[in-house]
Amino acid sequence: MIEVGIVMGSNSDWDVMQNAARVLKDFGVAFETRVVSAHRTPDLLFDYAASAEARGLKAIIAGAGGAAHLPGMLAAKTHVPVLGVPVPSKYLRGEDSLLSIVQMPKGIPVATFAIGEAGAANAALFAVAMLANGNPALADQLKAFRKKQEDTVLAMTLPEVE
Ligand code: RP5
Repeated sequence: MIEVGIVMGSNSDWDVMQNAARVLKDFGVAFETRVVSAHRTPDLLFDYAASAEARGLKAIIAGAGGAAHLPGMLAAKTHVPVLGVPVPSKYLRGEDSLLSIVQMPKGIPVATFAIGEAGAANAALFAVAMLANGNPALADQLKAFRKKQEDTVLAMTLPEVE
């Protein structure tokens, strides 16, 4: 059963959003990927959000660039948690996307992540952490992932000064 939806405003967002898909795949979490544009396919957006709970989605990771209203509009139509990823934009480098997503008025929350690849990967890790509540096997995978990262940093060395 698909547990996480990854949606984005355009296929041009895929370079960034594939980082979320990669994390979920590595953790063995079932997910789907869809292009859903808030302003170009508003009816699809409404249908996707309205049916999310009934379809069993536990989280929706939504990435968009520019006037990035996709995550906020999805959140308006479902109480399935929406994790927003600001995609870098052509002229404002994603600062517009970030502010559009993060500045939700009180009452309809969107969890907002960093601009770009790190945000996409972290949104997926956050979804894994949500799903790991009540799933001990997934929690163990998350702990192992953290341990591996820790070991990598502990093994880092720095060059001697000449
Ligand atoms: C947004 O407009 C998309 O999320 C994308 O980041 C941006 C540009 O879309 P395209 O013109 O590349 O389709 O809706």
